[in-house]
Amino acid sequence: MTSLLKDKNIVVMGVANNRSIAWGITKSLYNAGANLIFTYRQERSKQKLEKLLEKNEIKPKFIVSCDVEDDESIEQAFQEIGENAGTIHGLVHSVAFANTDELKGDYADTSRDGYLTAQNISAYSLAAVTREARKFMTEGGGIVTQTYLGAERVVPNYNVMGVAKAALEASVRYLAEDVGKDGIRVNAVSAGPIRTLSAKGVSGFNDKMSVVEEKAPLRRQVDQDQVGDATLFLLSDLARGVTGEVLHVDSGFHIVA
Ligand code: NDP
Ligand code: KAL
Repeated sequence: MTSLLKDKNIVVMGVANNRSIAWGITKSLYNAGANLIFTYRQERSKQKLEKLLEKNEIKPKFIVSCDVEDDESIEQAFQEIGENAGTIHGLVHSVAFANTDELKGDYADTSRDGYLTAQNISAYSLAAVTREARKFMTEGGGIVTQTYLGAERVVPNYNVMGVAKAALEASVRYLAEDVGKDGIRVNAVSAGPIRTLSAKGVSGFNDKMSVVEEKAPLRRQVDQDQVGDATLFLLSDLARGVTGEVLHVDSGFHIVA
């Protein structure tokens, strides 16, 4: 337990189940004293989240529905969060989506619709939620999103999601400039492969996991708790000089040729 985020109101988007990266983040933030507000899309995710919170004796400040494909849903969610919490000090964006049939084969075969869906949910959404959250971040604070190496390099099968993550990482920099004047920092964690609901069933995932164990300087896989602690650091005052940054939490995999 630390008090790095004592009395801070932090919004967490993207818990689907106990394997979610956002759940690892939740545990780190809770142990640092944060008051937590959650958003979900699917009713099933809400139910899983409620059970997890109960089991771990975490009392949420607020849980609200938010579909990041829908501007009205985002506006309404943050309006309710603002009314309920007053000030927001932090936001965790842990949301991405692409159609499974676009996550294999040639990137050149990506459909226009598939491209727009991936960009819409996985990249544009960060700008949209930053815009709404900012209204209530009157004391400054931090925003952290989740990205992957496929934004920087060609990773087979990641395809349209790699292009969306490249847009997400560029958005981190542009948004950092926008909101820096309000004392708000925007950063990303670039995690190594972690077995989650999203990762399940997409081809090539297992190979990516094993190559980290073989080749990464630390010779071990990454887990949700490591991403949670790095996200905690970026949200906390320890990172008060850090913005527009992409922090790799990948056992050092990205430095190896
Ligand atoms: P999860 O499947 O656990 O989480 C994905 C989340 O995205 C779900 O909670 C889902 O909500 C949410 N989501 C999808 N579409 C929408 C939408 N339109 N509106 C609101 N929420 C939506 O997977 P992860 O924890 O793996 O993914 C979290 C983040 O981490 C993603 O950005 C992913 O790209 C990134 N990442 C993951 C890595 C990995 O190896 N797992 C590696 C590097 C980055 P719901 O189920 O309710 O629809
Ligand atoms: C090279 C890697 C192997 C996998 C390739 C692509 C992974 C893309 C991630 C993307 C978020 C997956 C999906 O959108 C899955 C979706 O089409 C189907 N799943 C769902 O709808 C479930 C039920 C919900 C909860 O999922 C979502 N997202 O809403 C990349 C690996 C090594 C690293 C990963 C997995 C990176 C990443 O970004 O997740």
